[in-house]
Amino acid sequence: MERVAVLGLPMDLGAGRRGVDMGPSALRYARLLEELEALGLAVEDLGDVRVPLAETLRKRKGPYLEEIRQAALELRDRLRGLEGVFPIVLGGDHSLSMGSVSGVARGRIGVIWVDAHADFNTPETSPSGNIHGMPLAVLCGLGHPRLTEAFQAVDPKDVVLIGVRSLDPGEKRLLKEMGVRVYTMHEVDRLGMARIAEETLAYLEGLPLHVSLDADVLDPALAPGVGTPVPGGLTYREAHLLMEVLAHSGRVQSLDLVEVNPILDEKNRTAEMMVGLALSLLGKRIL
Ligand code: 4U7
Ligand code: MN
Ligand code: MN
Ligand code: MN
Repeated sequence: MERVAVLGLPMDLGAGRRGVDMGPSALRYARLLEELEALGLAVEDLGDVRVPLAETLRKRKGPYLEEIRQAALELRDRLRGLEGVFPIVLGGDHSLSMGSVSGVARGRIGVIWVDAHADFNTPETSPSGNIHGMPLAVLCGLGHPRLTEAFQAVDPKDVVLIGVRSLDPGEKRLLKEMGVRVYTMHEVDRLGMARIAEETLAYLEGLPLHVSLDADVLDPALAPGVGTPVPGGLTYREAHLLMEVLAHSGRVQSLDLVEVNPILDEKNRTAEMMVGLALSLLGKRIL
């Protein structure tokens, strides 16, 4: 029986809007653990990584950089201590993925970043200064040295972005320079998700895979509970099909579910969508 470990990181320090710190609760409340068990998996909830409440901090230069670094380091080290389990990390804002990817990487790893955004900004290119717009760049070695020294863990050529439809000018340039493979919504429309999923698996051939799933990749009509909604996102079936094809490969070894904002949600729909996608990635079949 495959073992799954669930670990929450209730942090919103990297986002511009409050509320994603409640994401882990919303995902648990949407029956993530019970439904994984119903699939026949052995599931353990490891609880939450401790993270300071925004209210207890005084804002200083480099928006909460040290607090985010510390929380992501704790996540990284917790994950490094796990073996023989499939970790699911519950966010929390996307800056936690600096810790999750660097925590699960044992050598070379392929990262599939499923997001409306590329999260490839640096302090120089970011229009907002928000750290949740930077984690993928940090993982690839670009950005604030306090972050890259701790979290650089992937070769940009081992990264595939899917569902992108909002890029800042500087990050566009960086993505091209670094040779990151990007399937924007334009390619989703033209090629279809089945082909994109197959191409992604072929491109990352031979590598263990990590999936980082940002709720805002979904169309806001399906997933209103996000801080940075962008129109024209993935449909229900496009998102599930991607998870189903990746599941079929048997190569995915870890998952982030991030950026669910219960304050902005409608009756926990967004968390429920994310739980459904996690189930598809962990092998739930229609027939
Ligand atoms: B998320 C943004 F400017 N690019 O850097 C930025 F549009 O983790 C948004 O994908 C980042 O939700 C969104 O602030 C970060 C902005
Ligand atoms: Mn993101
Ligand atoms: Mn996003
Ligand atoms: Mn967001």
